[in-house]
Amino acid sequence: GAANIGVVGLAVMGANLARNLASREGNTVAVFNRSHGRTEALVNEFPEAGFVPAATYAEFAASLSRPRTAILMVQAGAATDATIDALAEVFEPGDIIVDGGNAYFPDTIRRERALRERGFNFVGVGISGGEEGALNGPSIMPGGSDEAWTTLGPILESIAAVAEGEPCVTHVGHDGAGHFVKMVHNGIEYADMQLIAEAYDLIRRGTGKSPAEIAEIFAEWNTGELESYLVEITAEVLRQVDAETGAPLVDVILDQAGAKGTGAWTVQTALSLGVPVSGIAEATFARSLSSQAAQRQAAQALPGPDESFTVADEAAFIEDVRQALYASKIVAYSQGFDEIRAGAAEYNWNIDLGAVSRLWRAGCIIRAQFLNRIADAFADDEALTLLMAAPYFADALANSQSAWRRVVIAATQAGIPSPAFSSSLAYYDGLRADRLPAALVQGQRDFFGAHTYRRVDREGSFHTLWSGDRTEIQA
Ligand code: NBP
Repeated sequence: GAANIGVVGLAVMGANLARNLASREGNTVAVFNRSHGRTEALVNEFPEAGFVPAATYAEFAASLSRPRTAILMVQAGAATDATIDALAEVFEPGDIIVDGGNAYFPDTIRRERALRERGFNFVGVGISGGEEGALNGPSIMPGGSDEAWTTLGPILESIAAVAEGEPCVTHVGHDGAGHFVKMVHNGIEYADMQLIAEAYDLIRRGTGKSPAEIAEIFAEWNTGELESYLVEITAEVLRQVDAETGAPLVDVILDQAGAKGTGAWTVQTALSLGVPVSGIAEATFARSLSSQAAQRQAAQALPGPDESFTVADEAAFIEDVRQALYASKIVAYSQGFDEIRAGAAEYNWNIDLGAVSRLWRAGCIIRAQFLNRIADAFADDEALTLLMAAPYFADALANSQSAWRRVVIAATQAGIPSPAFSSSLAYYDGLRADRLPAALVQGQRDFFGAHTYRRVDREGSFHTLWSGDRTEIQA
């Protein structure tokens, strides 16, 4: 075959990725889609790409040089399994099957194992950046074997986004590691979006400013330490006026947030790993709450605070909100990196957290200036236990914690929900507490379930004879 790389699945993501690949020196791209119409449309629309179209899986296999390398961009789930099965029929041992869809990482682990037994290299690759990223340079998080990386690495490096001269792609770890890291990326994205939304809501309800005015505030924030893609597009969305009604678009959009499940996966996985990603969880639940139309209707009659919400010093309040947003954002990333560290330990992945922070600096949805600071923190201390305690972030939190508290107090008194702001602050206070009431919880557990407890002053497990003479025994 003449093509060095193939793409299967030519909906918006696959078509754009195929065009990106074709635009790079040295690539000849074979393309295949289940319904051939999409293949024909792509090849006809972009003759300059020099695509090698295939009408069947067998033709697709014949058009590729060895080891055959094919990137799947089909719907996650059953469609991915069906496509893998079809390719395994026509491919040979040593060939590389890459899943670039949003697969759930346990599926990737399962597929990798099954295909390895048959001699294939299977690589699960997290790709972030949406349609635009797929075309012009996404952030790429590949898992899979070292052997597959030898062939695939240079190809992915050629199409990835570039940050400070480095391609935004790293072989993050074996089997499902890439899809795991992509999952956590999306969880952080949920938190980031919710925090921005809470900041907007507080400013709007606290100052009465219009969405267009608040857009200017976000545009201003985007020139400082909050500089990021999500803050930038927030200004764009808030500026948008609805053509039909003349109202701010944000006021005519139904306030029920959708989700495709990656946030829920991040939280479910964190629960299994015992990692408190409370900011990400609150962001995910905030979307669920917004979509509970019946419950929201039923709650309409419940009272809020008596006094109305007034802000004495608007500029000071807006600056407080900015600082609360920054502090909460530090917590969200700290929690996300904690989950990656825990996942790596659980699944035996050797993940370089600094490399992960670097590959998120461009191409992906959470790209931000801030990621350079995270990269610096891991460069200074590879074995960093807690991102938010790294000197740079500890300083930032010390500077912003008073503002953060004022904002959470104001929101609480005003009856404005700020679950991500307040849960992030509770996490911060929880971790830094000298003593936690977890001691009392242990006492309760021992009382009703004889679950035992440890003591601060000596080794061992202990139980108090609660229903007897209440003496303590060593368990
Ligand atoms: P879709 O997720 O809408 O999937 C459509 C593609 O899957 C079509 O090519 C379709 O073929 C193919 N397909 C289906 Br459905 N069932 C199939 C089967 N049984 N056998 C073979 N092909 C089958 O496309 P998309 O929105 O371009 O997304 C592709 C992947 O990228 C997904 O996993 C998605 O989650 C992920 N994604 C990522 C981002 C991002 O920002 N990274 C954004 C959007 C999507 P057909 O034309 O014959 O129906």
